[in-house]
Formats: sequence, structure tokens, C-alpha cells
Amino acid sequence: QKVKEESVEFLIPSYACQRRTSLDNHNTNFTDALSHLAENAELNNEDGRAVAFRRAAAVLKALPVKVTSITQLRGLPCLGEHSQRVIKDVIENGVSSEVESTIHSERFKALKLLTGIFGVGAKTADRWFKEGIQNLTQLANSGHDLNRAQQAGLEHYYDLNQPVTKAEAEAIGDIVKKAVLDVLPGSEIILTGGFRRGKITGHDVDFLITHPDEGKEVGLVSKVVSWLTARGLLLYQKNTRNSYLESEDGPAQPPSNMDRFERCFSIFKLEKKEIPNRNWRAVRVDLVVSPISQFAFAVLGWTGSKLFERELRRWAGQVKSMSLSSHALYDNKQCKYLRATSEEEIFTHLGLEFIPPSERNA
Ligand code: DGT
Ligand code: MG
Repeated sequence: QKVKEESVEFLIPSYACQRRTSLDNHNTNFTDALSHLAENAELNNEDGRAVAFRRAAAVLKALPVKVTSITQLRGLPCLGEHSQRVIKDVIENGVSSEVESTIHSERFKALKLLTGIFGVGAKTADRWFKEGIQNLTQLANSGHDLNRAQQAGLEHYYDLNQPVTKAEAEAIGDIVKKAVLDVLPGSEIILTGGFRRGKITGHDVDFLITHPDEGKEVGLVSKVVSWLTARGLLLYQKNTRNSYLESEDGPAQPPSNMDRFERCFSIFKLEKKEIPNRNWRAVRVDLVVSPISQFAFAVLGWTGSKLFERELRRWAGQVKSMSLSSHALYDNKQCKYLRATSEEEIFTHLGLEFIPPSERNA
């Protein structure tokens, strides 16, 4: 599990949560190619394949050097035959013919466009594509009944496909903070997701909210939403209640990405004086509320990246016989929950070196 650069050797452990992955990627030519194939597999509902490509890309993201020869890859983990073939193609030809034909196919282009609509997943997009719908005009003219999320997604399609900047995320953070502190003084609000990992743009803005007195946070999302709605700041919102019960959901639940926090998927109407005629833009915002006792797990679970999270859960299950979620960590051998009040403690429970958010960009 080493890569050679002249006489230097780098150790690359096989789980992404065992290694540091900064935003400084020396191998974008390969990781972009592999990410396209992963995306295509996700659009085809081939999850196993998608994860294999994501893991391969993540290994290359973690390398401290630019790969220029296939021999440098000898001994690296997670590089299956297919991924190696793609890498070899890129080294020799500058591009991978498989990737090129995939991303220029009618199907990929249409599915990507359709899943770019907020509220539209791979299955829906595939159904529409099979009916001959390949663009937004065809969808609008198809007579399909769109749900509320999809209607909002279509209406704000352009805005929601423009990257959100750090400055915009911070401006929304100021509003969210004001709202939350107004309805529940003493609350804590943190920016999670990609921005916590140091990204300078994102596809949405993720906030996690808690209160130091356990129980005070119950019902907070709907109060915050009312506050925002009263001021005309939301273009769309959908709340879900907290449905997590430790006794029922903890150890028995299979490791899953979905959590059960009180949560609001929303589209913010962000004031932007510089946009002519309308003076605002639409931005996707997720508000998640966690009880303080689960906060460390929630912060870890909502910081990402998605692959890093997935690898943490896989490590917990396969190596430590533990079940990790955004709510808790359960030790299947000792048959008990392992408590934590910080991310550092959770890494310690898992027997992992602490990886700071900026190094979780797997
Ligand atoms: P972005 O927004 O595209 O710049 O990138 P991220 O990394 O912010 O990705 P995003 O916003 O989809 O999700 C943020 C993190 O939160 C991601 O690592 C996975 C996690 N996450 C997203 N949705 C859920 C969920 O329903 N449950 C749990 N537990 N985690 C989620
Ligand atoms: Mg995000």
C-alpha cells in the first residue's frame, strides 16, 4: 500500500477514514474521470459499482504527488481492474474513451439534467427518460404532476445549479443565527457539510443546531421556519420531525445514511442587491436540529464528505463491530452505547487517529 515517487514512499491505508484527504488534489485528471463513472453508476442505480469508483478516486485524492505512470499505483488499495484501466487510458491518451462516451451519451446528459432538479432522484429521472423526456421544456409539457419539491426545483432550476459561495453561506448563517437565537436563546448553530471542510463553494448550505439543555431543542425547526416564513425568506420548506428513539433505532438499525433528526429541507430567498431586476437568488439550505447528547455524532455525520462518512461506518462495522450513525455509536461486543461529547472522542472510540474536517475531503 505504497506509492513511489523517486525514493519516497507513501503509506495509503485502505479505509478513507484512516487517512488525510485535503482539498489539494494532485490527480484531478484521474479523479474527475472516475467520479464521472461513479456518477453514471449512481444514475443507473448501481450502488456497488458507484462506491468502487468513489473509493478508487478517493485513494488518488489522498496521494501527495501527481501520478504519471501506472507503476506508481502498484500496491495501492481500492484500485480495481476497471479503475486501473481508466487510469491507464488517461495516462496514455489524456482522456478515458469510456468516460468520454459515457458523459456524451444522451442518457447521461438527460439524467444529469433531470436529477439537477431539486426533488428528482435517479429513479424518477430514469422513468421520465424512458418516456422520452430529455430536457426541462419536455418535462414541463409532459403533463406530469410534479410534487411540491419538484415544482420548486423546476422554478428555481438555474439558481439551484449555480454554486453557493462561502460568502453566501455566511450571509445565510447570519440570518439563521438570528432566527434561532430569537426563538430559542442559548442555542448553538454550526455550519457543517462541505463548508466546514473548507470548500469555497457548495451545492447547498448545511446547518446543525442544538441547545445545551437537552429537550429544549424539541420543536425548534418549526419555530425557526415560522420566523423565516413571516419575513418572506423561504421559497420552499419541508419539515420532518425527529423520529429517533435509541431503544428502537440504535443497534438494531442497519448502518444507514439517512438520519432521523428534526430537519428542514428548504430553499432560501437570499437578498443579492447586485442581481438586476429581482435582487435575490435561491439557495438550498438544510437545517438539522440535534439533542445535545447526540450533537458530536451529528456534527461528525453532517460534516462529510459522503465517502468519508460511508467509510467511517464501514470501519466501525467491519473492523470494530460497532454501529455508527449520526445519532450514536453502539458497541456490538460490549452491547452498549459509547458516549461522546466531541468528534475527537468518537475517533478514539473507533480506534482511529483524529482527522480534522479539512482533511475529510475523500
Ligand atoms: P456540497 O453541499 O455538494 O458542497 O457537499 P457536502 O459535502 O456539503 O454534501 P451534502 O450537502 O450533500 O451533505 C453534507 C453531509 O451531510 C454529507 O457528508 C452527508 C451528510 N448527509 C446528507 N444528507 C444526510 C442525511 O439525510 N442523513 C445523514 N446522516 N447525513 C446526511
Ligand atoms: Mg452541503
